[in-house]
Amino acid sequence: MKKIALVTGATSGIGEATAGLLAQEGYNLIITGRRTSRLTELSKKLEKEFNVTILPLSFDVRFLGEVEKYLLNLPEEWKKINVLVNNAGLAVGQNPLNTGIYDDWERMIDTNVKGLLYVSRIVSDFMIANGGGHIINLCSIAGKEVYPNGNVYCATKHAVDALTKAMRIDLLPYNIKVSQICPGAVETEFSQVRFKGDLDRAAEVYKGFVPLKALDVADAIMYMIKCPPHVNINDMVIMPAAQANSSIFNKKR
Ligand code: NDP
Ligand code: 8X3
Repeated sequence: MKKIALVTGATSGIGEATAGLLAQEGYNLIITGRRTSRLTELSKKLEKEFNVTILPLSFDVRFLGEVEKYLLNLPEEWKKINVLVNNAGLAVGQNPLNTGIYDDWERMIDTNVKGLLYVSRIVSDFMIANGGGHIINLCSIAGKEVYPNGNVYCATKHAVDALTKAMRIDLLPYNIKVSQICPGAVETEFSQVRFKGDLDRAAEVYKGFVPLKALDVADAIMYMIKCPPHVNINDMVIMPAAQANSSIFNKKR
């Protein structure tokens, strides 16, 4: 029987790349995100390419009612989730705290913290019923350090760091591994979202150095997933070689 993985935020970037590698590895997949057409396209592509079954679920992780509607009502066979990749997340804006935009704050807190909690609450319960599993949380270098104007995004990722540690303790008796990956700069749609569609500003983030690609992070996630049952990677910080910490880069102009 094929294993099942659930990847949140699979419509682009790290989530999409991870879904691709999991399908290649023979996992049947539940993929989620808000952009339905992208989920449909990805499902068709992966099913055709890798002979796996994909269940695309379009919902917004910020809303508990939606998360419950889709996950609690999964067909029984799809509740046997072996791997959960809590990837859906975003940064919105980059203002100093005193000029912060409340709506940006709500979007980040609701998605990165509450969304991750809602999904984890339900799926960890399924995993307990199934006798075990593996949860991988997308944290960030922003969950280890803060940087100028990163305030609320950094706070949400520090919350993910804390929740990863807490989940590992709470789920330890149930044969559920909890891992976390903390990337530096990865060139995805992340900066386009952060800068609200300002493509020039987004591109500027990755100029003058070679950023990570989504596939680099997906490869590292697969390494965690493929570890033998007695081994867990608790935490992994993965950076572009040209990035020393959250704000110091070796940029060539
Ligand atoms: P992308 O913007 O490319 O992908 C983000 C994904 O999250 C999309 O699939 C998006 O789907 C989904 N998403 C966002 N908000 C919601 C929501 N409310 N409900 C459901 N899905 C949502 O960015 P990345 O791939 O770079 O980001 C993935 C994760 O990696 C995030 O948690 C991010 O914080 C983290 N990260 C990214 C880094 C980077 O430099 N890029 C570095 C470190 C960590 P849709 O819009 O269709 O809903
Ligand atoms: C995304 C990377 O450095 O912009 O988590 O916070 S950073």
